[in-house]
Amino acid sequence: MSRAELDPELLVCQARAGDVRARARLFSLVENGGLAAQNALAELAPLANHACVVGITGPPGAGKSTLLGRMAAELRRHGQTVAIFAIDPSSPLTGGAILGDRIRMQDLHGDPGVFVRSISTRGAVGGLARAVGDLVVTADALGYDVILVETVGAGQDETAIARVAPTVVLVEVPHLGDDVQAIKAGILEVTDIFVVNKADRGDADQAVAILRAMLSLGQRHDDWVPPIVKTSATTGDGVPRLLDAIRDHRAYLQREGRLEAWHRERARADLLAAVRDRLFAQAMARISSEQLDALVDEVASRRLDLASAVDRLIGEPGC
Ligand SMILES: Nc1nc2c(ncn2[C@@H]2O[C@H](COP(=O)(O)OP(=O)(O)O)[C@@H](O)[C@H]2O)c(=O)[nH]1
Ligand SMILES: [Mg+2]
Repeated sequence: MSRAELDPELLVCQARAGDVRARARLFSLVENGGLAAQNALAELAPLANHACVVGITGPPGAGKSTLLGRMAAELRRHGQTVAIFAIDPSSPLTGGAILGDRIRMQDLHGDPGVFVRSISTRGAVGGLARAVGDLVVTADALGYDVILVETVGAGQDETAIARVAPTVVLVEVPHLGDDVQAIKAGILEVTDIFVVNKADRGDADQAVAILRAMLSLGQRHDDWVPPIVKTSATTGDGVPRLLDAIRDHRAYLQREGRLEAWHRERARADLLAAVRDRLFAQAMARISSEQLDALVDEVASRRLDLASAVDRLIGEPGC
């Protein structure tokens, strides 16, 4: 372990000064979690909350990664720096190339103004949003102007992306057909911008019409009218319009005080989740696996009720 890793303050300093290797190390340290990550985040958190954070979701193969590469290239042309995190389901079923390949294809690799990292979801379904949230805070604190987070909208909790990004983009493709059934109400409600990608392949207008009809049935919790943007990620068509839509949505959130409210809501949820985690860890640290097994036996055989078993684990309320 290098001195910088033992001294997160130094690592944060180097990373903020633009040291590309320090940045990569810092992201890894935060991704790995634990005490070192906590120390680094304590340094980073006060520097964050400036970046434009966007979640991109949709079915595997819709062209999300290709689109992200295009968006990053366009943002770079306008002098903006970009961090991209792709939550990689590590499944051979997705068929898409890994994000890094797509980005490399677009000549962004090696540009210090773009940071790209794939995050494996293996064994991390529950804590995923938090791990990604920490990476987003890190990128934000390091001064990246735009942070793009790609998730596959086929997971157990499709709407988790809305807990990471205040602006959510759903990418679909023409010929929705039966796939329409797969677009669940939950994801429709949290989507702020719809994209019909692969517009070069034909009938994108039909998909737009179907999405519009679905949208008219849904109930939003705000008065934002989600635009539907046609893109071709392979040619770049429609990408500037998509970026305009993202800017419009962010301006709407800011104007209405909703961005602040979103951050407060996130802070509350994160705080409560962290308290739960820590109390759980404390309770588990106080009991051996044999003791836990014995307690489980008692509950299973109904010799002990659940609440009394919990009392034994963490003490009675008020004690
Ligand atoms: N024709 C066409 N193909 C595209 C477009 N966008 C992506 N693709 C292709 O679709 C496949 C899946 O793309 P990828 O970006 O990996 O999709 P992801 O799984 O949603 O990230 C790749 O072969 C891309 O080259 C597009 O706009 N038009
Ligand atoms: Mg992808």
